[in-house]
Amino acid sequence: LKVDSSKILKGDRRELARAISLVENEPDLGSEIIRQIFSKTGRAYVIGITGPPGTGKSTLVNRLIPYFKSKEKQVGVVAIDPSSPISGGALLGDRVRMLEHSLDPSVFIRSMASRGDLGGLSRATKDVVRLMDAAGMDIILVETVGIGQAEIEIMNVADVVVVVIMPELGDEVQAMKSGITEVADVFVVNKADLGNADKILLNLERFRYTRNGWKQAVVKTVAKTGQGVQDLFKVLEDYENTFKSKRALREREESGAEKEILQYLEILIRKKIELKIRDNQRLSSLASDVADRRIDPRSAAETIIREVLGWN
Ligand SMILES: Nc1nc2c(ncn2[C@@H]2O[C@H](COP(=O)(O)OP(=O)(O)OP(=O)(O)O)[C@@H](O)[C@H]2O)c(=O)[nH]1
Ligand SMILES: [Mg+2]
Repeated sequence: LKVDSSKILKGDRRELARAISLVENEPDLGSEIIRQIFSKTGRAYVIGITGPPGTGKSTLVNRLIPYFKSKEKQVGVVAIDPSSPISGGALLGDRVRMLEHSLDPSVFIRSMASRGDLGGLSRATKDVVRLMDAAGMDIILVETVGIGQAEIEIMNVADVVVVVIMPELGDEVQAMKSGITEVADVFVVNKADLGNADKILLNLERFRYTRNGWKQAVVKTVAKTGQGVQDLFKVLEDYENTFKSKRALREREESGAEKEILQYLEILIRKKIELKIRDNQRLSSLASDVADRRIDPRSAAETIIREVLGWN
């Protein structure tokens, strides 16, 4: 599978799709493409949409798309399919709903499997976003089901994080607050038609905080009918005007880059070592030493590092 990065940069959708597959399935080949397009990325506005299963994230994404299109924006959508059995049932429904815009030439939709590996997921997601960015998508919406760690991971990918909750969650909202409050730039209380939304809204408004000059926004929507979606769109525009253009997101970018470099260091060093010790049987001889209690596991690892990398 060969991918021509110059075609991606010209916005060729087929080449983009192939590159995305490569990034997902062949990390080494994928990295090569990313290397080639990287300097042309960082232009798109990346919007993370997260929140518990079934709160209406996909419905909201569908409703937002026309607003971006009305501003002549090319829209990319990355939907991370949850591998979790809790929400796995909604998978097919998700695809069907996504199809609404799938024949639209100004919208590019891609779903990815999470395979339960969050670190790997955010790495691949970041690269998929970069490919879409390089291919000319102005707006990239990344939908993830936020259960625990996932909603933190989205911060490393998105310029703005939208957390979608719904009235009937009750206790779950309480439970989430601790983790989610820090990641949400925008709170959406969707399914306001189901009642009790105002109470949650008031609660969220009371506890919202200001970070880097941005006061957490709180929006009430009924994604099913489209009510309130324009408000959300305006908040997202507002956020972009406040941050993206002024490059005040730089700090977030840099801390994300730091994490990513460290992740790659871990992967690359581990790979280098694994290759070396597979050849010379060092791993199995040390394993045997550990089994015989001649050396403890950590010291065995340190021995390998010393031998392979020459580090003390
Ligand atoms: N009553 C009501 N139902 C809604 C609203 N928005 C979405 N729904 C319904 O809620 C269900 C879940 O919507 P989705 O958009 O798939 O939710 P999701 O958050 O993407 O779900 P997962 O991706 O599985 O986590 C669907 O049956 C929607 O039709 C709303 O504003 N009001
Ligand atoms: Mg969904």
